[in-house]
Amino acid sequence: MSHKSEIDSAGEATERVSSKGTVATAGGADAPPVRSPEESKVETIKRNSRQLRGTITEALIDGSHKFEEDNVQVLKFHGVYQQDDRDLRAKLRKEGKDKAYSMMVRARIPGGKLTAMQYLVFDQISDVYGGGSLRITTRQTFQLHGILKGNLKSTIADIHSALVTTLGGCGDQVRNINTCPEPVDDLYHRQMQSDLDALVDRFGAKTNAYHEIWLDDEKVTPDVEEEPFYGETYLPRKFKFAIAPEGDNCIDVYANDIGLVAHRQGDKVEGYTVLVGGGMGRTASVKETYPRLATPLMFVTRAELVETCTAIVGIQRDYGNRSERRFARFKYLLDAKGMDWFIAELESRLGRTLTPPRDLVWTSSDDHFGWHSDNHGHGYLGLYIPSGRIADLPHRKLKSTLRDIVREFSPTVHLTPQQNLIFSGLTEADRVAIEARLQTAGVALPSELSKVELHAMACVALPTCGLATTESERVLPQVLPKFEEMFAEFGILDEPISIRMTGCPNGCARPYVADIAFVGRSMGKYDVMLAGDVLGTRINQLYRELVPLEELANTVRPVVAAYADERQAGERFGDYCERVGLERFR
Ligand code: SRM
Ligand code: SF4
Repeated sequence: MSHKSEIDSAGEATERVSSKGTVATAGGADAPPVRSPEESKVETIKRNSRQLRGTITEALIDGSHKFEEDNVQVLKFHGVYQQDDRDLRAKLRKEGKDKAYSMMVRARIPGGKLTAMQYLVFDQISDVYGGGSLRITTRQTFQLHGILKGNLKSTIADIHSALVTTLGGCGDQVRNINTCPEPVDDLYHRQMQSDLDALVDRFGAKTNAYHEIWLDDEKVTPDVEEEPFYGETYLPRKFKFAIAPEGDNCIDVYANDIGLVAHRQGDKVEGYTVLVGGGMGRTASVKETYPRLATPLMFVTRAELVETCTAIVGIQRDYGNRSERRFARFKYLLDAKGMDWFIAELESRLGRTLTPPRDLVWTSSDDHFGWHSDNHGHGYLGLYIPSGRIADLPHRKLKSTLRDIVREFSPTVHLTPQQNLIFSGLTEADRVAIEARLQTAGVALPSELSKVELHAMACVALPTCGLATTESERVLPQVLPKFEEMFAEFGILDEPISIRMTGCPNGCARPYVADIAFVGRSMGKYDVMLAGDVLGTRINQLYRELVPLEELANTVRPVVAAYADERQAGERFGDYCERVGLERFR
């Protein structure tokens, strides 16, 4: 197989599918690591990259407007994706020209927390290098799109000047760690923050390559062991962590490789229930791929947290599939080898038996919108940012207004896992002034928006995402009003119903836990999924396949009508779908 044929046009390494086509299914403590004899091309690239150096330094000055494939893979670890403007692809091809390449740069912002100064640096970089728009992601960080290769080094250096890194934004390592962004200043939240910091410290890549390439640091001596935990091939695949406060699932804790739920004892964190093996990604054409909710595994004290997570990630590092990337996520290892095998392996690494998990009860998944204050009039303001896109439009000057607000009021900024934004450290008077500014700029306050909108998310998709099969972020504004209208007609507009859309089945807006999801399958067509729930605790089911964009609302209409008519007291939309089953509507 040639090198080229193993890397698709999106820059995503495709998998060698073994003759069996799937990972091993045998379980048991003596089962061998789930590995085919042949390692995937990306594994070889990682191994040869000299701890993520590749030949990026040389490529930055080679005069070309794009990176070659090995560097494209290594760059992901540095938070950089090579993309091209897909709106221009056909035209350029016709003209016999190369694609319009540019870079997406993703920062790593643990828990989404930024100072006002850091926010302003991102705002400025996006104007100078990133086409004027900033994108809050579903994992509480910023992405910049459209960075030209020649501006990449300055972009990363500028981000670094604000004491933010892009190392770990992407790649086969522990990614940005999410936590509930609600800015509450009490001991419980401070302890959660300190545990998050400890995990970031534990799992952040240690290679000096980042400093050498982007910040012109001295090269380290070659015999220094740079990655004592990851080694030279890092993890088999991306690995995601999230920490939720008990009862509040705004971060979708079940969608993570490791989810942690902080149990409260008085004013402190007593410890965490650890959930394992969540993930949303699937490939429509490969039936053995699937979204999976993380399974509650064990309870740990705060003192045991880092050691336990290290052992769990270590098992994925040592046994995860390194030959078929489609099956390399932790969830497939767990399901292939079985939970009994996994528990035995974990107990043996920890040298103790696992304490059973606590019961988990969820009461909210709201994204902390609106004004919340203490008795002294100090508080925070949660704002709705449509699909996380911070840009100025002719009728809505969102970006410049947020910039002015941050400059003037110096709030702490919290990016949320539902692509929204919170300003904290405000007074009641600030709040009044800020809301007035937003309204003058044409920016709607959460109190003026429907629940449909506040619970909706869409992934980036076209024109930048190389894996998109259709639109998402750009068409969601056409879809939501139809649902608002329909829900109003049936008297359910005030029900919390989550609608999520993605441009392909990879699941970047976590569609598979939504009440209603539209998952892009081909240009203009979506699979409609129903019967998830707004609390993010259930995987939804396929209702209709390949529905055209214009038909999405009408397709769901019979179910909405039946729900309005037949629901039990307090029953939510997804729970109703689950109870009555989708068969009768199909
Ligand atoms: Fe994602 C790949 C965007 C959250 C599952 N994701 C991509 C890429 C990088 C496309 C690529 O590989 O070429 C997308 C870049 C689009 C662009 O132009 O910006 C992309 N993912 C995003 C973001 C920006 C969506 C958004 O609208 O906010 C989110 C960035 C998060 C971050 O800050 O790190 C984003 N991606 C997610 C999530 C949600 C989450 O983590 O909570 C998921 C599902 C959870 C999970 O990981 O299982 C997700 N992205 C994927 C997958 C499928 C992985 C799998 O297990 O199969 C891919 C494709 C891949 O990795 O091969 C992918
Ligand atoms: Fe791209 Fe959206 Fe698919 Fe993620 S879900 S890979 S952002 S189209």
